Amino acid sequence: MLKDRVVDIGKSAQDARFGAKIVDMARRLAQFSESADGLTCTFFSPAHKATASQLREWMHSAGLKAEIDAIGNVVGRHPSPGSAKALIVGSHYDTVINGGMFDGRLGILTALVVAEHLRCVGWRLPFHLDVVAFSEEEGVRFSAPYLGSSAIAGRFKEATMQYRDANGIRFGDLMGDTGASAISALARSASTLRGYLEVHIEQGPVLLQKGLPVGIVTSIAGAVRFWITIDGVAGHAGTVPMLLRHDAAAAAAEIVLAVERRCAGGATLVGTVGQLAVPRGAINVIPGRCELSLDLRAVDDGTRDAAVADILDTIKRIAERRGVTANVKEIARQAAVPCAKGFQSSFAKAISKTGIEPFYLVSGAGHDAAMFADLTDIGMLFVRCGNGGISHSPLETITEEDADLAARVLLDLLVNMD
Ligand code: HGY
Ligand code: MN
Ligand code: MN
Repeated sequence: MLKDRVVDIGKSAQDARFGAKIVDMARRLAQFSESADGLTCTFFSPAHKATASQLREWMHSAGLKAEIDAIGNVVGRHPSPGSAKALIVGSHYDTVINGGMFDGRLGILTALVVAEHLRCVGWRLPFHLDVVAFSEEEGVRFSAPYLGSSAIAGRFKEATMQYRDANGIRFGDLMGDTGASAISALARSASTLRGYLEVHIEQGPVLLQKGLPVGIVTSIAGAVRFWITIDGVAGHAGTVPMLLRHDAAAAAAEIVLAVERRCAGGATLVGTVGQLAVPRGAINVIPGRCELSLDLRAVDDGTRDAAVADILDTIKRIAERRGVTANVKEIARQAAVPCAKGFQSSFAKAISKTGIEPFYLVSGAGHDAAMFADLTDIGMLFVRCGNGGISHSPLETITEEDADLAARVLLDLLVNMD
């Protein structure tokens, strides 16, 4: 009887120690890093490849048929009999520079321990369960986010093949000659998908302040990213009078403050200049060039796009007044996306069974889930972040108890899905 079996699963899940396993594996994955101190794991670095191999090994030992695909995604399947559709449950394993060990990885490892448990108790789902570790979500190495999930979602942009990293290495060269066709062959069609689920750390303080271990994501903010190059006039720091200067860094500084002012008012509107540099700068030279990134996002595209228009106009006016040129290049654009009501209520049911009050919140961070929103139903479960909710930092942390609860909520949701 299905109900009894679900109860069986629930009981066995109590002593499965999901949380301890998840945190332990996250710690072990964090040893694969490009830096001696902290966790940096960017696209196709040796650390990135070692992480992918470790994940494939763990997927094999969990009894999944696991492969690393042409763009570095690690895909493990807990198959269902017949030609069922597939439910993808996953997240990304790349990190920002000096990032945290749970961003992305929590979602992969939660899906992994749940899939392993289903196989151990011999539970077959009415759909294939694909545990997927996406190779590149942050967009650190090539400034293009969601490369792994966009490939599987059939949204990979051919232009990405021409992108170069900070050392001038071309993405296409990394992928090899058959790269583009191998990547486009990864695309899943909507008809083969049952849905997409992602468990992710909240990366903010809301659940911590509410005293809740998990929350249900209602929508994912949409971001627009730009790369801005300011060209002024380099000069001797000692001899050029202030009024005659066309200082690229001073113009950039004014732009940063203008972004901060424009985004101060909007509830979910946020603007960030995360990278700002004077290439080949020197202490006694007026900066002739300054390069900066710009990330603007909001939970609704209208609010965000109004801010984009205002800020681009402000940049133009600052450049004219200062006699510098500003080249603004849009490098990524992702619309805000809603999470499917069906999955939101399924998560709410599973959470309520644990005695926790279902709580709904938006995601200011972008996630791989956004790549699948046009293709199939998406659902996301947030897990409380410790240390004041900090993320994209070595201080990022969760508790084993919260990870355990998230895994049991996911398990309950899966076994009750038709
Ligand atoms: O930038 C983001 O929102 C995500 O962490 N990639
Ligand atoms: Mn991140
Ligand atoms: Mn993430």
